[in-house]
Amino acid sequence: MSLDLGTFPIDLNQYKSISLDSTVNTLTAEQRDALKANIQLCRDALVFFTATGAARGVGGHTGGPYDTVPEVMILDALFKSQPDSYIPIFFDEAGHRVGTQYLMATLAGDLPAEQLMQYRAANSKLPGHPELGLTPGVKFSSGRLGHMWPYVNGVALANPGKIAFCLGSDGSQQEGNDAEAARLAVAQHINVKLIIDDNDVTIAGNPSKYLGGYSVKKTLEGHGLKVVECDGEDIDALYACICEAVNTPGPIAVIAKRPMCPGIVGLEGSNHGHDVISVKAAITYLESKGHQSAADILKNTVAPKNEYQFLGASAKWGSNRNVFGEAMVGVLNGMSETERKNSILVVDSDLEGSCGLSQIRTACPEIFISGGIQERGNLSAAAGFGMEPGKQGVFATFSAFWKCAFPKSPWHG
Ligand SMILES: Cc1ncc(C[n+]2csc(CCOP(=O)(O)OP(=O)(O)O)c2C)c(N)n1
Repeated sequence: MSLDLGTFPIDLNQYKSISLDSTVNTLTAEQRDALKANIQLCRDALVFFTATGAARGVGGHTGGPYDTVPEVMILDALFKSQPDSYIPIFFDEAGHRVGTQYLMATLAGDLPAEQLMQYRAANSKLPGHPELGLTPGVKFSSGRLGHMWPYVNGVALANPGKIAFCLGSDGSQQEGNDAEAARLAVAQHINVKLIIDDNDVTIAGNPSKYLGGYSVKKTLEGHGLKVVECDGEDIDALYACICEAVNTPGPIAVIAKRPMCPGIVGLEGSNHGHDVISVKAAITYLESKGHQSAADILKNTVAPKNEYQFLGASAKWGSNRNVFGEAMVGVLNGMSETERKNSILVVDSDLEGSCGLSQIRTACPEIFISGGIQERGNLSAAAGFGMEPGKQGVFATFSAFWKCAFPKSPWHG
């Protein structure tokens, strides 16, 4: 099948069809070369079309989908080689990595390549997280970290004799829901295979720094899960681990260790790679890979300007979250450090920059905890701190994730 690329500047018709048999856990030179070519092609395409989001001012995510390309390429080859053995869906716990879904839908012929250049544009049907029923070729919805593995457990139970894969991340694995999913998978011997991108990066920083003691491997092993670990950038090692997962009955996790954004100058290993790549970095990357016309499209894209004149408002723009953070800091500055420590605790769930909590961390680090991506536990810790009169816990997250904190609350269904 030849894809109609329209004006998409990277030749996705170069994508190679690869046959892989999971009973053979080594790659021939030809298979390895083809996989590496597909990985490069898809990483380049992801950098380009996510960067169009940066250029148009709508943001997005580059690093997550870029990182997981090697395992997605291997899975695609397995799905196509033995279609009856697998549920051929790239279920992903980390919905922000939606670029993967759009790219694979395009390669499957479900989505025109040109449309990728509208990634995250209003009404483009390419939102920042996968929406089942909205985008052609997208096969599930995802967005709340830690909600996919439990769901995939059910998918696997509904399809006896088939193997279900779930792409995971060191961020989503912090969620309590995944602990519940792990216990169910082990107890019911569910045929689910996790492939976890362990890049030690989330939005606010590095789990190894803010969540000392957290280990994806030890956590999963503690639930009784078999875990194999490899360098995710070593294609032979990754393939061998995925074959082991396929050939091991029941649940198993493959942990793919890699730095965030391997090979992208300026972003490798950095938590800035979590968000969308900057236009400048994308141009440098694409030019270094010989994709001059893709780089030129980015150079010539102009972000739309808001031409409205707002009456009755000053020229200064603000946001509720930042006003909240600044107001909190104003109150906290009126207290002594000892007073603050005795009476206030602020617990963040990896969204400090998006909830106004980073202002508090900067001004008063002594009362701030980076609690990891685990809203339920963090909210309760803040509540417990405020149990006695005179003490106040502070917790903030997006409203969509309050549901994680109160999964059965009367207010949230
Ligand atoms: C339940 C929930 N809490 C918080 C978020 C906000 N959020 C989106 S991505 C992210 C960090 C994800 O880290 P990881 O999954 O490891 O992805 P990577 O940084 O490797 O792309 C967070 C906290 C979310 N999507 N869902």
